[in-house]
Amino acid sequence: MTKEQHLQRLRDDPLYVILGEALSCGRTNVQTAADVLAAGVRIIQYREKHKTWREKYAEAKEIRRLCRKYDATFIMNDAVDLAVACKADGIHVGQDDAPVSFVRQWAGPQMLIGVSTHTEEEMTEAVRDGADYVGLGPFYPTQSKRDVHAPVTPKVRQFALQLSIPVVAIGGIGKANIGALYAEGFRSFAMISAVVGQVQIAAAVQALRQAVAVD
Ligand code: 3NM
Repeated sequence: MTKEQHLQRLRDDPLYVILGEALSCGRTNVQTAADVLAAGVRIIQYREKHKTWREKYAEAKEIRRLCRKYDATFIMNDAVDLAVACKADGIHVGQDDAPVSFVRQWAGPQMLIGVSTHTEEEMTEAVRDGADYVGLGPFYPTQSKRDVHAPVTPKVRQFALQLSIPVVAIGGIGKANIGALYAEGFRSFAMISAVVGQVQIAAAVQALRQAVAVD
């Protein structure tokens, strides 16, 4: 798939699932990825804070292979070197990680670059620096990330809906609130606990898809 096709998927497919073994009900990241893909999710981010580079590389390569099988989009969190090493489709960086200009140089023109943002200024900067999409959050309180910001204000949400690049909403999103966010205008939702933290992943994914189904 081309970068444009991956970007189009970010606009069309509402579910963006982030892996994290500590939150995965005892499953390994590879098992979770297999379940998530089998459940029909086509955008997966590998986010692992507690493993060595080699452990992450080995897992990411395996998950990347699974993603290829399903024609799914594979995004690496934080580490540009890992993204390049395992030929990820995208790299997602935070405000404290390498700036977009460096990431672009290392990762090349074809890799999707996503940036975590929390304010209007950060979104504006991400667009200016050439990010392909932004993550915006948290929308709701979350237990899945340490040192999380205060939830985004209505003004920031409004600003995000006017952005020229895709906005992926994140933070405390699940089947109880995803429909309201969709109605507000958001089209892409990144989730950890609402998917990988569920025992029945397929049922969780189905419920989320139903909650944003427009008929
Ligand atoms: N980033 P859950 S919130 C990884 O606000 C992450 O930038 C956030 O996990 C941000 O879906 C978050 O379980 C955690 O709430 C999302």
